[in-house]
Amino acid sequence: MPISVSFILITLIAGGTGSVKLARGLSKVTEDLVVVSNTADNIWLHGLYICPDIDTVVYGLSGLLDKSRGWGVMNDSFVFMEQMKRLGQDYWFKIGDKDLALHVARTHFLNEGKSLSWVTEWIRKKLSISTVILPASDYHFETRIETPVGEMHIQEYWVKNHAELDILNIMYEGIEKAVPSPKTLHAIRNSDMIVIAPGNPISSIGPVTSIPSIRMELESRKKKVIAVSPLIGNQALSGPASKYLRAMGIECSPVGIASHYSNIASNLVISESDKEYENRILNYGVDVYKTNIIMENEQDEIKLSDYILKTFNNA
Ligand code: FO1
Repeated sequence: MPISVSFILITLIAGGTGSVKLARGLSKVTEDLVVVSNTADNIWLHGLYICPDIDTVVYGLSGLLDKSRGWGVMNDSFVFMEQMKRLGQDYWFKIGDKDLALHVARTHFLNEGKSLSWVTEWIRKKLSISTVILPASDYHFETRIETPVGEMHIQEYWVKNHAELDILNIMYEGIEKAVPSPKTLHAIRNSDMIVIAPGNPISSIGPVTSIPSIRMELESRKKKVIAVSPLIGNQALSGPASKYLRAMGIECSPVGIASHYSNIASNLVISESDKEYENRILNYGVDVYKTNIIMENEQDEIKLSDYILKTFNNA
């Protein structure tokens, strides 16, 4: 049985597919959850502003997510995409017909001058999601990957080129202008716990924690910050984390995760099968907690969330 500790305010720093399971679990064990979502994989396509990580959280928390893909709406159709293909338009990024409605509505409001935070709140209310979802920033900045054949947006690297090209560098272009919304900073400043989801440290979490004012806030509150490892041994729980970590010269193991987060997190939750890394993680001044971090179903999501609440409440 999950415990309910509604007086504890938790901020979850999240990306997309790798993070949504913990967002879902935490939303079931506490009412006071704020999810700060990565925005650096946002992309303009077909005149529409698409926010994949925000939308994965939105669909995950509203029960609409296609869980097998980890993105988009379940039981969606792709008639729009087929027609775009017929018209000779780009069709490498598969926008489902139901998903399309969200991008059209969002872009309409942005064109009217509304902020991304405003639109995200509007979506949340329309889809009856109780958890607050905040974009890391209302200002566009993007993760770009430098490869031997040129530099490209992360979606072009991951989806169009299937992450096959070598990586020379990964940059967050425009991050210096990426001011977080006041609500985001307020949530981090006032949370009893700040949880870093087991998302990709470079492409999902890194853009959020590299925003200068967010980073400063996390550094000053790092005792309250709990990161959940996105790796078991040297294997990523999902997506291309190992490739991105190696490209950035970070050891692909829970020790690499600890070293990468050591300035902003004093606590790391790792798999119980990763005991061997414990002493090396402690050397970075990061406390280690071991449990099952694989979330294959709703019960796993709630169990890990409960574990985090019980372990770090009063810490
Ligand atoms: N991921 C894919 O691998 N292929 C797609 O065609 C694709 C389309 C897509 C459409 C909307 C959306 O919200 C997400 C989508 N994703 C797709 C997922 C997305 O590329 C990544 O999961 C995240 O950007 C990772 O941060």
